[in-house]
Amino acid sequence: MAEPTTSVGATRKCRVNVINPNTTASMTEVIVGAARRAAGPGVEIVGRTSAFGAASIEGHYDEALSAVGVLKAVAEGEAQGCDAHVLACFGDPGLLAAREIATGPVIGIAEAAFRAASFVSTHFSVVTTLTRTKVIAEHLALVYGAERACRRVRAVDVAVLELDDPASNTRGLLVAECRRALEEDHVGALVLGCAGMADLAEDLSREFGAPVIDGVGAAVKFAEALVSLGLKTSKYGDLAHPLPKARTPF
Ligand code: 2AL
Repeated sequence: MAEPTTSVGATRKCRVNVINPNTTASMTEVIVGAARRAAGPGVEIVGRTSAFGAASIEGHYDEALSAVGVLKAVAEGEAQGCDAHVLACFGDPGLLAAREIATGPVIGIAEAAFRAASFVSTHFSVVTTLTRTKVIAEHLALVYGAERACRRVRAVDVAVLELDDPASNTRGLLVAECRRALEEDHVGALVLGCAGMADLAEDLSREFGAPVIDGVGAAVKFAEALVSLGLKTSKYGDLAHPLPKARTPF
């Protein structure tokens, strides 16, 4: 059987399982759009909406629930022959557990965005959705060793599922908060703190003439790069496959 292709004449080099950890299919469309715009020739994007958890992830409880759905979605991607996985929620829910069950690289969009921002600027600020979710990004900055580079986490106080509602004025609020970040935080780059903002990054980068980073695109590019380098998730140490034992099935 011929290899699946993503564009005429381009043999598939890599298949990336792009998971929306919340259960809202319309948000998966935004995520997959951003993933496909970022993907290079021969990179096939398989979009997947979590079948378990919360409609939007806006706190620790939602995150804990969504981790189970993420693991199921990673297992499905593995069974489908995906070479890498992207967790497209800014809390990177279930990331380390997902790495235990995956063969290829698993990239969370928060980690990808922090690393990308660090390549193009010395300091960055994050602009996320609700004030109550700021602590999640602040905690991840610590976990990923980005606490010095990440100057501040800001919020526009728009709920995840209202981001695409014109009545929320998401773009206007993001422009205002990004401007405040550039002026007050003395940063060179901005990171958008929600997968549902992925389609706004290019436009905001143009608006400010400064890098505005969407973690979905960054994660797809890192996944692509790692696969092309032949790098897989290490099975030595803590990311080895889970020990065999009785477990409640998903
Ligand atoms: C997110 C995200 O990326 N997806 C979701 O449901 N919640 N993050 C956030 N800060 O609200």
